[in-house]
Amino acid sequence: DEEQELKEKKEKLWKLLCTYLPCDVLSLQKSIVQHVEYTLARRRYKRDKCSFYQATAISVRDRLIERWTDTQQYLSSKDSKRVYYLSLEYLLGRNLQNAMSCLALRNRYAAALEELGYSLEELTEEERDPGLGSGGLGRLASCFLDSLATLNFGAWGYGLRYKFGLFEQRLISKAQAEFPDFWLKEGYPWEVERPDVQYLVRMYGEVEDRVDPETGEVKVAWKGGEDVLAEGFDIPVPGFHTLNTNNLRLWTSKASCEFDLGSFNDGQYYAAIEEKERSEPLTSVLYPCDNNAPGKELRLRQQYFFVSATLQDILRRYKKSPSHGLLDLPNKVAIQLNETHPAIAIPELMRLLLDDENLCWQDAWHIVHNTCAYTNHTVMPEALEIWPLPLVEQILPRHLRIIYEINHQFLSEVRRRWPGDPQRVARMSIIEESEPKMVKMAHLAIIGCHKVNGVAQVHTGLLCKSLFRDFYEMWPEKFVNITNGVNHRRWMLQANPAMSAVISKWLGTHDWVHDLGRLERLKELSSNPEFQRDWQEMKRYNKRKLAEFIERTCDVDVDADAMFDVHVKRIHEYKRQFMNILGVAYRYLRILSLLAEEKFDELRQVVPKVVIFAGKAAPNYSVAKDVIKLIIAIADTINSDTRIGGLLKVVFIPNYNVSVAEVIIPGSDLSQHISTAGFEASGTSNMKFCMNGSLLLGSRDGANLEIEQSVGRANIFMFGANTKEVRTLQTTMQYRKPQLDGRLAHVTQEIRSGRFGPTSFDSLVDSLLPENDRYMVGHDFGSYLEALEVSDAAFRKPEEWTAKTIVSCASMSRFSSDRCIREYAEKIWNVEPHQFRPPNKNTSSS
Ligand code: IMP
Ligand code: B1N
Repeated sequence: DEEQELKEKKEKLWKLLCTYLPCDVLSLQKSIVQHVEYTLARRRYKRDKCSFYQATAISVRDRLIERWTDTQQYLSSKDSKRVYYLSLEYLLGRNLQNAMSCLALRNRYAAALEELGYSLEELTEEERDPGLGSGGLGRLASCFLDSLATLNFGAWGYGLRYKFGLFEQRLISKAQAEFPDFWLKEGYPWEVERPDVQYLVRMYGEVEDRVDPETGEVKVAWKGGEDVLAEGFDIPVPGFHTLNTNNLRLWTSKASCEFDLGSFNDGQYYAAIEEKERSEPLTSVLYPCDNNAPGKELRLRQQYFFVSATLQDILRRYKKSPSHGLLDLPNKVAIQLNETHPAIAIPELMRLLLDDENLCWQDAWHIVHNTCAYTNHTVMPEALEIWPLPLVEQILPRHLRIIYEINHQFLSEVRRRWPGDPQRVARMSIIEESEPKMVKMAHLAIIGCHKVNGVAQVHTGLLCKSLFRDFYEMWPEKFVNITNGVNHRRWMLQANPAMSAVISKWLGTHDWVHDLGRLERLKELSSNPEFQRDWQEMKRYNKRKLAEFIERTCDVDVDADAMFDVHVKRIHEYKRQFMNILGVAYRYLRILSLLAEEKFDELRQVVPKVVIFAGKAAPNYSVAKDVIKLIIAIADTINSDTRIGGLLKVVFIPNYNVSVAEVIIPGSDLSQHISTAGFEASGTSNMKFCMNGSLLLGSRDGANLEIEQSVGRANIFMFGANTKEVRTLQTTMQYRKPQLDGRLAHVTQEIRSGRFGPTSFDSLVDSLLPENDRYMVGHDFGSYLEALEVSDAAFRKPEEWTAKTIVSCASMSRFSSDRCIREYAEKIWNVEPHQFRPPNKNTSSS
């Protein structure tokens, strides 16, 4: 009939119009130029890099969006279980090259741009890093998104779209200065605003018990308070050489528009609008503390805002499918909590199921418990999130009630298992009975989740043996280890094209890009002189690029033949940049004394070195900022001392971020990961350095220990106390007061005496006294210097060194985030990959 005919006609037209975009060079050029002219409204003959970068990015994004939509449709049709990764932080890094490589269009875009008068490399530099994270935790989340997409898991990331990312660091007057990072200044071409995806999030107000007059049941109502509107922005997350394209949805806060109609009638129209507009911009700023809990009210509100919008979105999507009953949620949805930052998800999901969906407590608890899992990333006491109970009560009165009930039921269980053990009950309670009372988010997360994982073997061991020991005794099967991994496609293929070319040339294939295990075959070539020559040339090329970068950013001229010894990460006492710079000062003083005593034979043995530091200190972390000052003071003294010639240079590269890391890591010979044992949960740059042919100088901490197992003891320089020894030392040092290492005493004397500028750095130096030395710098200093000597000796034998770097690179397959994600899928999420095949669409290339 007529209606049917019309329908068929419409469908035909729809099919005809819905073609995959053409990807030949001319079509890519057309699309770029059209975006310059129509999307950006710039004139075609106005040739500027910024608009060409943006137009290129949008052209790539178009091609991602079509796959993205099809992937989502496919996953819905398969009704496959979805993974949701909840993280307050992502450090995405630049996207242009990554997206092009994923689409397998990098060469074609490069050719297309070349003819238009731009190189892909120069346009790449136009992209600003979205700094929506503070360090390893956020970057890990980004590596996970990449691997999830590449391995064909239907997985979405959720996060916050901070208006200001991690601050920009500049060095002014020999110290760190912070500047706001307004990363959206030129717009962000990779995101799609979703005005159709909005949720209201309530805070404050009060709870009221209401008795249902019919059933007599008591229901809790949450009334009053303020609503904030959450709006979604989507960033497509492509997989590498697969059509599967996932999504990262970031929330931004907006004033809710449902304002009080009463005010209109009072003639208060403008006042009402002003009031709404003043409502605090919740998602303005990222708290920049790595391994630290800011404890600020705004932070708790951000966390809740994030969690509430995310869970509403997940439930809405889940309920779209008519066959989905809520009790089935754990079979269709896995929610991973990245640290406790989103742990308020536990009571929020309970609230949604109890109050909005009218489920009973047992059913709701069953769902929450089997859907959520928690990853712990730190055992640092100052990073454990505990919130003052009165604050939680004020902002989230309904949630506090739910937390009480969770705690009540849990503690009854503890009492049943361990009758007559009130201390255990007190230790395990979610509520700490202090003044004021505090809510322990880690306890809430452990109790509310079916799995808890640490991020390296030694770290998980510490969780089970000390930090969460009581919980481990209660539920040993709940705890699992999943050692971190990194996305080797970004950190090798993209960051180090020179090395990738050498590897592929010698293996005769690119297959290692899909499976890092294939690199093992390089080991038997590690002593082949021709391979070694290629490898050394590649390293030298990367070092020259890094040297140029140092010249540009630090105005220091360095020799690419010297050993590049690198220490780049957030500045933190436990990461011991302080110990490193003390070692540098020692090396400098030693060179000077060799010169003074005219010991030329020994001087010839000194390995010329460039010591490279980079990293941000939290703006309110004065010790960390002092460490930066000390590094700069010592660097200035050494770099301007003409006596030592090219034997030693020290630089501090400002504003460390993902794209700076992509320059530094490939250009490094030695990298330092020297945290006090027991403090660095895993570390992930250690893996990246090894993958890039740099040897580790590491403490017995985090993933260093597992890297040692993989690369072999001969190919890594380990030193210092292990976790057990640190624990014993912490208790004995107070009264044993060991003597300071003579070399350390000498260095500190020189610092105090003003050898490195007018500042005496008293408080830093005092922190070395045994009673203050929480991070064992004094204890480890001697073995640290010995490890440095061993690495110097190794560097003096270029063939052996090269072989070590090849073997260490070839041994890294375990540290790919692909392996890591497969473990999460199997041990925690119970999900299978679903490779989506292209639907029946035209792929015309006209
Ligand atoms: P939502 O947040 O679940 O609404 O999904 C976000 C986007 O994914 C949508 O705008 C669609 O492009 C796509 N999508 C999600 N679910 C479906 C579906 O069931 N069919 C088709 N597309 C979907
Ligand atoms: O997470 C990384 C690990 O590799 C690092 O060892 C670990 O230090 C890092 C509060 C954190 N743990 N905790 C944080 C970040 C921000 C914040 O506000 C804590 N970051 C880590 C990935 O597992």
